[in-house]
Amino acid sequence: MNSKILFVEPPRNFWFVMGEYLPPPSALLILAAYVERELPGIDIDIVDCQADRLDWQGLERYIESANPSMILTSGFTTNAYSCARACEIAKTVNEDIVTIVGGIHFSFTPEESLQSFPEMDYIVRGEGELTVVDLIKTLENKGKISQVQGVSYRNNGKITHNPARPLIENLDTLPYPAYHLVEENLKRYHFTCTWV
Ligand code: B12
Repeated sequence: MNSKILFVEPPRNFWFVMGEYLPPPSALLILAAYVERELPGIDIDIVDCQADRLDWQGLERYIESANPSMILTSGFTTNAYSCARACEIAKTVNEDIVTIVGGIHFSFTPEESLQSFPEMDYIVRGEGELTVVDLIKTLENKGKISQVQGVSYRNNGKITHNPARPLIENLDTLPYPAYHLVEENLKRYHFTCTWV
């Protein structure tokens, strides 16, 4: 595997109702663990802009020095623009960086998102574990993206939605989230419950 993949938790606005908190980027850590297990030897990195206190310029410098071949980021509706900006920055650093997004917002708006955000190459819909491994392998082998279930993308300019991937039957087969990839941030993650 030659790919170097960088999971990106971009700078975000937080939900004030929660009080003072800094959550780990759970979905990315869950996906990273699965990729690490299924594609051993692949170079995996995670940058969490909140915990690392990186602003947009900081993220740009991080991507420059990490020099990934792909970035992967995740979004709720509130964070959709942050994901788009992270992809845009990656393309500014190097237009060959492949950008992959997933999560609840993009799973439900793949058509609109691919129309609005030319900087996004692939949208992974629904559960990401199997799909992202399949997509990385297919990209590496220059295989047929049309065979990768659960992916939306531009096929010669035409937005294409591959059929959905069946759900994972036994979630207990999934590995523990890859907290070891953010080890130095573990003491920073916290929730301070201010309303009780
Ligand atoms: C836990 C949680 C939180 C926690 C997050 C803690 C953390 N460490 O991340 C807290 C309390 C902080 C939170 C806050 C908010 N939340 Co919330 N939250 C949830 C909850 C209950 C679970 C999310 C989760 O972690 N799921 C587990 C992970 C593994 O699943 P996942 O994220 O879907 O990821 C999978 C796939 O989507 C995909 N995937 C995800 N990302 C990516 C990326 C790539 C590259 C790929 C390939 C695949 C992929 O693969 C993953 C594994 O299969 C969901 C409801 C739900 N049941 O999903 C609401 C939910 C996501 N939250 C929601 C909302 C609205 C918010 C807030 C905006 C609250 C508000 N103001 O109204 C804030 C956002 C704060 C912010 N700025 O980020 C909505 C989002 C709706 C929407 N349209 O986007 C949800 C769906 C609840 C709801 N039904 O309304 N939330």
